Amino acid sequence: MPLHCTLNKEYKNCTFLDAEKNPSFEEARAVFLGVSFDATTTYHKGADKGPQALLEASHQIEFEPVLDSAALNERVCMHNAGILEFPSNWKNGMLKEWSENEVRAMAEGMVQEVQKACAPALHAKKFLLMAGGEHSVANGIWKALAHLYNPEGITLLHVDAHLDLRDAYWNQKYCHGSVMARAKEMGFQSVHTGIRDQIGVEEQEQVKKYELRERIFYCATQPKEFYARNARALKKCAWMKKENLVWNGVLNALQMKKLLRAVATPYVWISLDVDGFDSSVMPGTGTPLPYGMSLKGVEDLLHAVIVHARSKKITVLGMDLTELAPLMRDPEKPYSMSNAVSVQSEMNAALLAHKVLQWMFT
Ligand SMILES: [Mn+2]
Repeated sequence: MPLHCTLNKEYKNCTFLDAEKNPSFEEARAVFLGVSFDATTTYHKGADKGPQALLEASHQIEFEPVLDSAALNERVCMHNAGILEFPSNWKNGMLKEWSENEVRAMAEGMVQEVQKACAPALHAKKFLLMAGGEHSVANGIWKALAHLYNPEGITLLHVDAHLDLRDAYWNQKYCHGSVMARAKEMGFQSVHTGIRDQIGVEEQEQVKKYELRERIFYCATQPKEFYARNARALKKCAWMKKENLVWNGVLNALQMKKLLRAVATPYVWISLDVDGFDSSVMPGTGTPLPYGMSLKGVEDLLHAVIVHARSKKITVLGMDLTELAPLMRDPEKPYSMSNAVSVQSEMNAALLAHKVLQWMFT
């Protein structure tokens, strides 16, 4: 199956912040790139519709106390590089069965294309906002970053329900469940929060190998009393540290301090799999799970990291926002519950990206 990928530069003629015109790459301080790719996700499909949904939702955001959207637009001057479109194994509500080899070829080709597409922005040191697509699209960023910098000088701020440290998932190396394994073997530094889904034996070994226990801020999924009763077992736990348990989706002051101390490289990249959020704020994703980060919790964290970076002369290179999978809307029933639920996910994701740009450029 040949990889057929196109760069759609005129998706509804729109820009992320609904600027009247798309500024040229040269004059821009930031770049938007969408990657419409969903081939290896295993549960709720639709991550290939993420970039479009994010662009459209971003036009509805107006409230801001410091800068309105028009003023922010002028300040950020964001070039829309377009949306890389790949064939999806999900069409018209039906899953097309692809063979293992077909998925592999598709994913490998995608990684190369993403690397090529994001290289100019990274090379020109423009803030890159990349909208996925499934989380595996970040593999293209890792490659582009490693081409320009020493990965050991870059900390990945990873927000996700899953550690994504399995060497392969369903025999696929470039897969949404293995994206951090690829990053770690390339030498990137990392901190992780939002994590709460099962961490199997293989991932526990990886946590030990890369000495990540202090760098994982695991979301509590049990009552406090439960953790107290099982304190002895927790002490031996390979990945969970009692002091690092995140309650109610917000890091406490000590945890925030600890996380910021761990961000000590010249560069930072934010990798945000939206299933890191609690499913009540982000139902439109491949594997929505409860007990996750609150919108406020992630906002506080990203704001703190951006401010910390500025004070320490650390460069925040960009952010990937992946696994946004808008729920299928029914155009026949515009006021249905499912339409309302879906829109909430896109709005929250767009709002967060909007705020990150604001903090980066004001
Ligand atoms: Mn992920």
